[in-house]
Amino acid sequence: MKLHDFPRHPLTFGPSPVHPLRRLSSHLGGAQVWAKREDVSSGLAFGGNKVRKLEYIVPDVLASGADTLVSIGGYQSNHTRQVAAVAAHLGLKCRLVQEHWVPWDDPVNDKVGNILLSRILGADSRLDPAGFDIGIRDSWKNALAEVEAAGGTPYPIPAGASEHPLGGLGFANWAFEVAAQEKELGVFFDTIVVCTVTGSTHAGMIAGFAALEDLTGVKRRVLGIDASATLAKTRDQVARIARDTAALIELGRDLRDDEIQVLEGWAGELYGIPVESTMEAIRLGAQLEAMITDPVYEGKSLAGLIDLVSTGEIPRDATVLYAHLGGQPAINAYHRLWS
Ligand code: 1AC
Repeated sequence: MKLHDFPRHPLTFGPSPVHPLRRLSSHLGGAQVWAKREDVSSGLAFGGNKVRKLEYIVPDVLASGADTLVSIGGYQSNHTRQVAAVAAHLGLKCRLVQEHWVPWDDPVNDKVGNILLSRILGADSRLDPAGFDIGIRDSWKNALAEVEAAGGTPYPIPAGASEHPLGGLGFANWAFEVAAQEKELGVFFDTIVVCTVTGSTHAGMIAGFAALEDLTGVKRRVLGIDASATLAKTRDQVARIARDTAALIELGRDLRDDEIQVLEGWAGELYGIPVESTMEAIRLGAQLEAMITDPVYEGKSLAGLIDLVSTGEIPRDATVLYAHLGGQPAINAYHRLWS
């Protein structure tokens, strides 16, 4: 099936907004930097990038007859909060496994931000002591079995919706949305910068931009900034999901190595723990653009963008689109960084 033939259940307001970051661009003295804002793309519990992925998964949920969405993430998972929001929106139940992915000992880490929102949304959100891993987890399989044993009909959504067979479609379509917005705005983004951890946001973009390139003959760079700090796993997962998504939308060719770029250097030692460059990027985003980014995802990808422009790796004449994936609700759990 071609991308536009896949059923899509609307959960967003429409195309996410695109706007120039003029003060940040002039501060960097190099490329023209714009942002595309998944953080304000939906009215569902502060939105974020997973809502767009779930648009392609919900038709399968509804067809399956499931009554409970079952998903997994860290205590401060944006993904699980968005699954909880979509469950509430559809009138379904939601069971969430919240693993101890980040050794961040703030006493409210398991109480505020994303996890608080999930609980307000009515999800059955339970803590699990397991640490960070982007793979398929026993805790999640157990939650699925528990829902079934209690007489429910679970629908499995893995971490970040990344390992879901349809998980890459939302961001494959993002590429076509960008192309339409470029026409309207009279601009061309030769470089895309996106945070990558579980992989399907970045992988979907890779597949989508490859399809666009084959239609238009125009190349661009899609740069994933690793925030997992488990680089090899994220690289493998991005490449695999990008290839699976490309096959699903009938790209008709293998992806080239230059189309799959996961860059390291801004994740620090551990997923979820900010480093100096993260904090400086958060400061610049906030104080130059009033654009709030977080210590787990967007602060790290913005740090990557800033360095790549500053060092000339992204050339001065480039026009860059920074994918803001949402994730700000987690900042509540990191309050002491600014106290
Ligand atoms: C890791 C998937 C991820 C989240 O929010 O839980 N981005």
